[in-house]
Amino acid sequence: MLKLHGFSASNYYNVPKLAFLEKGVEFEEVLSYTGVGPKYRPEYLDKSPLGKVPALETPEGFISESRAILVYIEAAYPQTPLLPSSAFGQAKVQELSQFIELYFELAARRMIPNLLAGTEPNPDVLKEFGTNIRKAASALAKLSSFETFAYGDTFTQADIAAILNLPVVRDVGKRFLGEDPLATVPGLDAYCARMEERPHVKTIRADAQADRPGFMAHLKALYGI
Ligand SMILES: N[C@@H](CCC(=O)N[C@@H](CS)C(=O)NCC(=O)O)C(=O)O
Repeated sequence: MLKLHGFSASNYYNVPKLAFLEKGVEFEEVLSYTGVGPKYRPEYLDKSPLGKVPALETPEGFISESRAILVYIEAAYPQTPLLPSSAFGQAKVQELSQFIELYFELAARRMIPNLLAGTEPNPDVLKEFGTNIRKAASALAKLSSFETFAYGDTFTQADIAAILNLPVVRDVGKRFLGEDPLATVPGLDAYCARMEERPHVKTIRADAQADRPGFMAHLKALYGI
């Protein structure tokens, strides 16, 4: 059986995990926290070259990078497709997913150590975050109207990107900018509420919550956070 290495408090780990759940593909979860290298489990670098999660163990070998893992899952298990059938639709789903990852998730990620440690970010980093996130937020409506799904009329990889990342960005914005940077994106509130009602999204949230103490204990042991 396919083995997914990582931990449920990680939004990137949850990308392939939600894809497996939505497609009804069986997989095994192998708990593995990050922070590898000389300090912690150097052998994990053979599974994921930068020691990041997730990593998928297949009969042919390991795949790292959540986007590449999604490519594998979709090709190997075409049932319940998470991509539209047209070439244009597939590209638009990738466009939206990549937009969310690059301009929202990676921007907010710079603030995650502060969020976890309860510290204040560097003011220059915070200013840059505010500028970038507001720019991306005002452009988001060009890629999705968030009617029913993020793209098209079925659940796709774009919904995985949206529901696993945008709520975190909103939380980071509220905490450090004192505002929800996505508050004015048309349709987004209702969309997020609909997605949170999906049974597999509920599983992802519950598992993330359950993993939180383990993840925090790991961070404390490794980094003293
Ligand atoms: N581009 C990677 C990002 C994965 C990633 O950053 N995962 C985080 C956990 S959410 C991680 O492993 N961080 C540890 C590190 O960067 O050393 C992907 O899409 O899989």
